[in-house]
Amino acid sequence: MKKLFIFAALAAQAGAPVLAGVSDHGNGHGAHDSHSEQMAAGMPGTRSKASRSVKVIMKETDDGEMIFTPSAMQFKQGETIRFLVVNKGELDHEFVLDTPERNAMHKEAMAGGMEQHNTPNAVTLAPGKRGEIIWTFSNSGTFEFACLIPGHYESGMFGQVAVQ
Ligand SMILES: [Cu+2]
Repeated sequence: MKKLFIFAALAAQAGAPVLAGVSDHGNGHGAHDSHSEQMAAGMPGTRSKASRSVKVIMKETDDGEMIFTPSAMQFKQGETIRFLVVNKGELDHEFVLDTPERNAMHKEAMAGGMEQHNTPNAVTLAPGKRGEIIWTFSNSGTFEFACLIPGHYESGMFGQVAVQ
């Protein structure tokens, strides 16, 4: 509860919509109330409505960087995407989809000791694991995917999502 509260408080500070009721179904399963989970970057989607899948690889490189492949994405407003996220690295990584502003706040919270969260816009994976996020890009704008584990963003783990 504590980490959810901190995240919600940070979101409220920025004037962004708070993920009301996220603790009721934070594991990503079960029915979603799309109204309560609407975020600037969009909202959780339904798999049957996904128009395509995008595979996302997370890993460290030999020269000390940490990367996402692809490094940027482009979608059309209204599209539902099934992200298949694979951790091919040797460290834990996460894929968080949000606005750059909210990711920056969330990164600070994690640097201050907040643990990885479990919300519909994020998936945290141990080495060798895979996961998925179904997301509907209901708003146009420039968003961001990032790994907010301390030090990872600075090592290159972020990319732009343009929704037109
Ligand atoms: Cu990472």
